[in-house]
Amino acid sequence: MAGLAIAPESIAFVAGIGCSGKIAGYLQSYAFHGAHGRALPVATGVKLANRALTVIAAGGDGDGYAIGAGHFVHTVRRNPDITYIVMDNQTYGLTKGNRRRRVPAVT
Ligand SMILES: Cc1ncc(C[n+]2csc(CCOP(=O)(O)OP(=O)(O)O)c2C)c(N)n1
Repeated sequence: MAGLAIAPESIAFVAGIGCSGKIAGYLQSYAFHGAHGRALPVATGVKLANRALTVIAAGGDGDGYAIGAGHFVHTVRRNPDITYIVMDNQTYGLTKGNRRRRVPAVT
């Protein structure tokens, strides 16, 4: 954004749930950390409400292509002027999974 000279106050960044969704908290722009798989409908709404904003949605592949798959295809069909970043970290994360870890027995 700095390289493109887009001011932080003209950016609305919408993220889904997951490790990659936390990116919204690391930015200095407006940001919204919404529900799992729902970044795109929120981003579409933000853009409709204020077309002057640069609207960016981001999330994991699970957020976008699994639980959010329905919203993904409908957003493609509507083709709003937003940018969508999908980060594939090779895991369906934040499911708190290390199933091999044993809980120590209480004696
Ligand atoms: C409605 C709902 N269902 C399930 C979850 C649990 N959940 C949190 S993150 C996540 C998967 C995220 O995977 P991905 O989008 O690939 O993101 P990553 O964490 O790998 O970056 C799931 C299933 C949730 N938060 N909300």
